[in-house]
Amino acid sequence: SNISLIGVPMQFGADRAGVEMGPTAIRSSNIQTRLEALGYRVNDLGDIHVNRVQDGYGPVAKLKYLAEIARVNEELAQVVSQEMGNGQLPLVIGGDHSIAIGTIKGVLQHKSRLGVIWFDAHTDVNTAETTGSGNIHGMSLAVLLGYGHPSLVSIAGEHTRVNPRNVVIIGARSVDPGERIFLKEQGIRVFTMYDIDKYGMKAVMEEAMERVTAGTDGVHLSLDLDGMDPMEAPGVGTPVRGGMSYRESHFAMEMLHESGMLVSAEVVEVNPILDQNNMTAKAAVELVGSVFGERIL
Ligand code: DIR
Ligand code: MN
Ligand code: MN
Ligand code: MN
Repeated sequence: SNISLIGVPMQFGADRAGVEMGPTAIRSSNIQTRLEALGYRVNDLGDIHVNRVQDGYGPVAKLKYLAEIARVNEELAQVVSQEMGNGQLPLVIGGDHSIAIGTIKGVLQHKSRLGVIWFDAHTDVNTAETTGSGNIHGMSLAVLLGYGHPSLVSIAGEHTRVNPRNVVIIGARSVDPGERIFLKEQGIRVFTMYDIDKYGMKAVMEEAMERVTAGTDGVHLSLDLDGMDPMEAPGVGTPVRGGMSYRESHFAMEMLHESGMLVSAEVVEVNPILDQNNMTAKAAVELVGSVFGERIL
């Protein structure tokens, strides 16, 4: 089958320099040849243009760079939807996690009952009311559930949403007070680091896969590299120690591949400025290799 690679050099959602170079770092770590070695035909569409805007605060307080983030995500949703319409599997490389809004809303045009695996140290369900940072990358999952500023929720049609029953978060260890309430209200299954320690990644992924495949027509992987432990993935904007090991992350990807349900994916928050010997970009490419079917033997 065929993969469309789409770069989104976005940093405004994180409001921290470096993550806009993620697509370049991931491409230099040979993502394309790695996928081609697995038998895929890869079409690299290049990067979606992100304007250099000065205004740290948009017209709406507490939502930094709202206008440009909304514009880029509109375009991303269109590109993703168009590629899926052509039978391609979209693989989006970021950029900060605000781009999940465009990616997933694009996928939802073709897979209206989508399961989502949100691999992350954070839960990204803040809104303007609960955010402490004003950074939209901490709000993208809430937007995808239908909560947030209208200019984000309305992208690709405001009824384009994911069902909270088919969303799982894996690796969480930094959750804001307002997010806890939201997650409980929405009934979202969050597998925290406590669960991974207690039950192991195998049991966690078995339950996670059950959730995201129940009544769905495909599964999307939203892979925030800060889900991994910063010792093994230091090149991220908001590192939180005590994360998933390289092996745990790798195994989760292998289990997701084995389900045969993957329809789209994105890899976000790689920050080359904070990286050491490119190890985070390399880990990103290795995890992508696993989720697309690499095997040791
Ligand atoms: C925090 C951090 N919860 C916020 N979120 C991050 O700013 O809303 N998400 N870093 O990836
Ligand atoms: Mn995130
Ligand atoms: Mn994160
Ligand atoms: Mn592998």
